[in-house]
Amino acid sequence: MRYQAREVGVDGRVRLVLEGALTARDRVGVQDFVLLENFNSEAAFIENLRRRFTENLIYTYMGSVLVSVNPYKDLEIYSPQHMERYRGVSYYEISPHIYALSDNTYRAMKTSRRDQCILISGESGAGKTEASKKILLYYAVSCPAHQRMASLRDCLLQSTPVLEAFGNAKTLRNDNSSRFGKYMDIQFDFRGVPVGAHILNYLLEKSRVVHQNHGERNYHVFYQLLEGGTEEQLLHLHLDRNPQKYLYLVKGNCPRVSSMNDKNGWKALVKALSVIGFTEGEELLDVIGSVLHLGNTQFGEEEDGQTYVTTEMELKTLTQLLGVDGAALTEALTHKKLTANGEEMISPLTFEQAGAARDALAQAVYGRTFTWLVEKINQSLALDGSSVIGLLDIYGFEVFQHNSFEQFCINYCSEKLQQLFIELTLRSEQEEYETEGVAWEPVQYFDNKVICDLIEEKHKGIISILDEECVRPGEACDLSFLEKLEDTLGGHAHFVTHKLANGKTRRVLGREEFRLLHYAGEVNYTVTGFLDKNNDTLYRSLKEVMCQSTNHIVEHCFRRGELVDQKRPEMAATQFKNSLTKLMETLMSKEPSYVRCIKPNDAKQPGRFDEVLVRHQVKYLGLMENLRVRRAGFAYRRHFEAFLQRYKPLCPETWPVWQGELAEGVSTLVQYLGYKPEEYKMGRYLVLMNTLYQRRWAVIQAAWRGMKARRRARRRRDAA
Ligand code: AOV
Ligand code: MG
Repeated sequence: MRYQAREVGVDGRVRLVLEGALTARDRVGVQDFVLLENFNSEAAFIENLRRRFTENLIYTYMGSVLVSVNPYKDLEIYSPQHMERYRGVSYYEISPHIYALSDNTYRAMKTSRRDQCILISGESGAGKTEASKKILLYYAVSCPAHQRMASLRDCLLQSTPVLEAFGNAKTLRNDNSSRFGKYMDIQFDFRGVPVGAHILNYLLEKSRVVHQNHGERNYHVFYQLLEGGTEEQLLHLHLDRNPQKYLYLVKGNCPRVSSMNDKNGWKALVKALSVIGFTEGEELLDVIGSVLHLGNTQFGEEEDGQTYVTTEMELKTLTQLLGVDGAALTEALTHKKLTANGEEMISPLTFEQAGAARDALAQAVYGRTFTWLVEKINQSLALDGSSVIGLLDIYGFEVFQHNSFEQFCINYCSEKLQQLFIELTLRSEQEEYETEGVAWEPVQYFDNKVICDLIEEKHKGIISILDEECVRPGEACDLSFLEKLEDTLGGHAHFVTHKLANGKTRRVLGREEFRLLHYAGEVNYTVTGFLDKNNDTLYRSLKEVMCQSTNHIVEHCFRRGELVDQKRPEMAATQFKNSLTKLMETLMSKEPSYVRCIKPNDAKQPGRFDEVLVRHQVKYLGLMENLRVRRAGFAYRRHFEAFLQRYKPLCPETWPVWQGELAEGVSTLVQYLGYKPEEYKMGRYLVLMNTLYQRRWAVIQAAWRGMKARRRARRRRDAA
């Protein structure tokens, strides 16, 4: 049997890759790593990626996992014609593509009626968000839709520019880095028509609102407004077009990014907000403006130590935009209310405390507005379907010169996702072979559970220790937290500090740092700010002022009930941990597909394939182990009954009814289909198809589809 694979390059030329036709394959590599001759060799693996990357073939399969390398340039492979080409075809009939994965997931949902999810992983800048956008586009454009669903489709697509404007920013790793996690459920009805969606957002990096590292920016929306807002809008907000005038925008000393067009970004945002049906546009502008004015609100110190606001004009604008009482806001920015023995006491804030209170307010206003935005988008998308495809695009592993609480949370999240991947592909796969009684040589892999435990274990994990330190009365501070960590985790193989290192580590650790040996590499975290960020408190008096706001968004974000509630809310890291646990449960309940994104270079440049960097990612993503399991394994498995039910029309002996034992029926069927003994295995309940012969499987599926089509045609003819 000869199998033909066509690959379409960016130039539009179609390359024919016949099995065994080595000349073509030599140049473009194999489109499925499972077919690599030297499948144990990491060098061969990377060489295959490199060859394909050079030919602009950025996608490669590894069984049903899609490996994607960021091209850092626009490829002409995402048009509606391309979508059309991938609709309804099997994986192996055409060049690998994100559309093929989207389409296969969609069909799996329709035929099996099981919820699906697509997990996209990879480090910061590897292309996760772009991949998720392509998938969303595929569903929005190519799924059947009804007239009245057209608006849903638009809302679905327009949610992206809104969330990116408010939740993405330029970092040193990525010009459009997601600073929040996003999980979207796309709801389909029983005919496979998308009918609704729901977004869950995870921990937005709030500290960026008030501070950026050198070379980084605040959230896109601020620059977009200053660049693209109309004269009237800016006049109303008392804003200047020059971002350098705002203290919250100057810290990174990077007002412009060459790869971004803020003016167009603003246009896209305005359009998206109107499509989604926002009626609070003006109030939203007021909130964004108020954050900038808050940043420029400065304090002075009287001789007696009293703190006062020196920027009267800013404060006036601020009170107008926030719709709050000026005197009350001034008071709340410079004093705090304490309750002792049931009595309220007012105590003045020091100069530093006032600055911190201001920054906390800016972060709270922005962070809560972001959550409000997600709620609004959800309202525009709300409608339950009968099955869902979940799409996870979350921040990727990142390392900077200085890493803080935010990187700790982001990298913890990355560990959890890797753990899920291991659980579902390496562990459960091998366990299934064991249960089925299939002869099997186990594949060893690094299980990062040990690092997840180090971070999240009850009482002993870093998060627990941090929480304890946050509520400990007395002298608790960031350094005492570090000491506690050393005391508790001293012997742990993945935890190092200055004291514990004894000069044994490569990079010297500062006295305020701890190092985690993550699955994806070493990261040094500076403890400064950990306690405050985890506490995430806002003075009660500021909350009180915000509750009185006449701006509906602010009023919605600061509820009076919060002031009455005596219970201390969970701390930031624990909240994050709990939301991740829930997310993992959701994902586990669905049938997963994977996109593993790889970053080809650190310079964000097209055409550059840095082998050292790629090798590192291939290693920590566990791609070689994954390949070994796949290669030696069985890519397809079906329960005897389901298999027989579906394919019995292909064999006269099993059609229309098989009377005997199920297993015997399956054997008869596969032998009739021409399978040789080495090509499949009969388990206890399952028939398993050897991965290496997956193309034969594709041919059988094609035969089955052809038969269905012929039957349909015959029925239509008969009816006519
Ligand atoms: P990320 O989501 O994985 O990083 P992005 O999806 O934002 O990374 O990709 C980073 C940049 O790479 C994009 O802004 C594009 O310029 C480019 N890029 C990625 N994929 C493609 C593609 N398929 N075609 C063309 N350009 C692409 V992070 O959110 O930082 O973890 O946290
Ligand atoms: Mg992203």
